[in-house]
Amino acid sequence: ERLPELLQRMPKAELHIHIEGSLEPELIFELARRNAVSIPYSSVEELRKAYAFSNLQSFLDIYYAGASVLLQEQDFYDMAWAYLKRAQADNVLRAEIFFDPQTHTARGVAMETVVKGLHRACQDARGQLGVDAELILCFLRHLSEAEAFETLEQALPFRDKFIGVGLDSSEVGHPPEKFARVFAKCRQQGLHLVAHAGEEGPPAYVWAALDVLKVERIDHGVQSAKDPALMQRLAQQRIPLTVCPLSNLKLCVFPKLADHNLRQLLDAGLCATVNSDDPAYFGGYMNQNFSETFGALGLEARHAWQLAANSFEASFVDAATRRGYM
Ligand code: ES4
Ligand code: ZN
Repeated sequence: ERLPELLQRMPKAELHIHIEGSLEPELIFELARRNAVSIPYSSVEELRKAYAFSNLQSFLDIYYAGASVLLQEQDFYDMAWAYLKRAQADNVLRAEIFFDPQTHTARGVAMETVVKGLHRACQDARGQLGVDAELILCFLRHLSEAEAFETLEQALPFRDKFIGVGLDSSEVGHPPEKFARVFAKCRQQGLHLVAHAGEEGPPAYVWAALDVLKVERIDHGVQSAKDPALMQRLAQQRIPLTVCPLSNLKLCVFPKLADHNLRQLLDAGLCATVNSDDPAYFGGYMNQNFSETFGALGLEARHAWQLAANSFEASFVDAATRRGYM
């Protein structure tokens, strides 16, 4: 069997996907028309041309603008359903999906509208697509601790519709410590905990995510390679890193895909996984991330099996279900 076929057909879990980052330009325009929202681009082509980023912030500005067309529960459903169909095509059996409620509540959209639309798509995916999908609520780290607490209060009536919380948006200048008390409260609620750390930020942010927020996984974490003691900790405790190679390329975290450190992370014994992050903006869903990264780094079939096994090991599925997937 050739490597491309193996990468396509192997069952996998996706653990790092922002649902707002799956909004394709075509759907942005359709929703803009449906909701009579004006956007500062005149065509799908013009919008796509704006997808040239120099760092995380240059991307986030366009990403939040794109999300402004989402208003009704059905809009959130349609966005998530489109992603879940793409995930199925890439043999994703399990998806743990980030959403950013503050991007929507700040525009007057109710938490209930966001959560119910996304959750209904996840439920339909289980029955109609065979994709097991769950939601993870992310706090925007460029906003305040008080705003994160307020968001958590708004979400707790829907506690049964998400399995965990995360931390995303502008990393540098917003260290994990800022959200220590919010995460402590989420922990008391029995929520799973993850955080973006070491995407652009230093290894110290990864240490703080582990020791202060007490997260179970690190999203990105690629800057950990700069700190040998941290690498040893991640390997020994099998703390997963949800790595997003095409995202790192598009946001200039690595100058070329061939310079990506995924092979180094795997060789060091870390539980690294491959994920798409914001596939509509970064040029590819799961299989694109796998195939381009394997090509650039010269990875082989044994790496494919390792990454697939890591993705289920790192997922929050219960042990019995996990055995079924692997
Ligand atoms: C994100 Cl690539 C990335 N990093 C941090 N926050 C994000 N939100 C959506 N995509
Ligand atoms: Zn991300």
